[in-house]
Amino acid sequence: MSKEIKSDGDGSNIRIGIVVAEYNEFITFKLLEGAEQTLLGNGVSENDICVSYVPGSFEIPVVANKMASSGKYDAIICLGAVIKGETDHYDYVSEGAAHGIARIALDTGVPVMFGVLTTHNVEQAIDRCGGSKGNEGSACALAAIQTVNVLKQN
Ligand code: INI
Repeated sequence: MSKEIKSDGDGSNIRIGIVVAEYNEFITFKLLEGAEQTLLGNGVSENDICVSYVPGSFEIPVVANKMASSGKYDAIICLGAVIKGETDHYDYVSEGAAHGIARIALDTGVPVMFGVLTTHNVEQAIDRCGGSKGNEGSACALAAIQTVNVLKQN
């Protein structure tokens, strides 16, 4: 019979680093709230959560990379909100954040969650930080715990 490794949501003894962008903080701080609530609700201890603030989503990777490389955290959660404007800036910021964040997980072996909303307008972002489409911060928190637990068994 094949061996199965199931992901589970038990957060006890899991250390989490969170990097949150202050840009569009009316959205990102709600993502943070959702992430923290879900971590605590799934057994992560408050003392095992460290939150770092950065100016914008473009700065998330450099800090996430340092946290992931430190050996102090089992997973990192990156939270930001890039909302499309009239120029190409949106594309550069969102691509910089996405590529940077994806690379960190593979380079360090520490799971890094992509909780950076990339939306066409403010409404879409509001829907995803606790509105009609849920809270992406909360989804990332659960995904972080589950991924750590799968890695522990592999
Ligand atoms: N940063 C964001 O997190 N979201 C945005 O929507 C955004 N826009 O639209 O400009 C944004 N810009 C700032 C950027 O992340 C950097 O902080 C800045 O470019 C300095 O490096």
